[in-house]
Amino acid sequence: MAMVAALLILVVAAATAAADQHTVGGSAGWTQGVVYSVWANGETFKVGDTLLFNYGATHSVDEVNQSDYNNCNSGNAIESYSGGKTTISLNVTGPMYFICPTSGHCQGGMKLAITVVAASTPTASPPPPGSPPSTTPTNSTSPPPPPPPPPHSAAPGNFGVKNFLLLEISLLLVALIVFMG
Ligand SMILES: *[C@@H]1O[C@H](CO)[C@@H](O)[C@H](O)[C@H]1NC(C)=O
Ligand SMILES: *[C@@H]1O[C@H](CO)[C@@H](O)[C@H](O)[C@H]1NC(C)=O
Ligand SMILES: *[C@@H]1O[C@H](CO)[C@@H](O)[C@H](O)[C@H]1NC(C)=O
Ligand SMILES: [Cu+2]
Repeated sequence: MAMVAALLILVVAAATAAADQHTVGGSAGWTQGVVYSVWANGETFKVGDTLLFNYGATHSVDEVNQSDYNNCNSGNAIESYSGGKTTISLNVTGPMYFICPTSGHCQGGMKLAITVVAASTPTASPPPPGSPPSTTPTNSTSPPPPPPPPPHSAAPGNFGVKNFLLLEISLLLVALIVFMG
């Protein structure tokens, strides 16, 4: 049974999309003199990932909306964080905007805009034989509709994960049969 247990662990590990922590600005952290658009361009932000802001006492972190980001206005902050170390969970797809509310810092470039995308389904293994073609994502800029409740939902994310799990479970069953036989 050790082999089966090992396979099961493999299944669970493979089916779980890795959540990443993105340290804002890398080793420089959240400070003045970093071009955060360049840093953000090198990262893929997925739902389930986290942002980590590391900063000194002269800085803090405000989440703001797009126009307040553009205008460096911290007067309507959606959330305000301080304390030198802030972890933010990326819960939803779409843009998020952060500025440092310390006077002059945002104007000097201490501002970050990111776009959070849906967590990708695993791509390491080929699709199972006979599986339906993958659904193509729309190119619409409107947010995706909420996933409908029926079990055979066509929501791309759910479908991909379920499909992948089915493949893994059937592989496990085959392995079990071979092992027992
Ligand atoms: C940002 O928030 C301000 C204040 O609530 C509002 O006037 C403005 O329209 C908002 N902008 C966007 C792009 O949501
Ligand atoms: C994400 O969800 C968690 C759990 O519901 C919540 O505590 C957190 O405030 C959310 N983060 C954001 C940025 O909305
Ligand atoms: C989406 O793609 C279709 C076909 O490629 C194109 O005709 C349409 O203009 C695109 N729509 C948007 C919003 O980009
Ligand atoms: Cu600052």
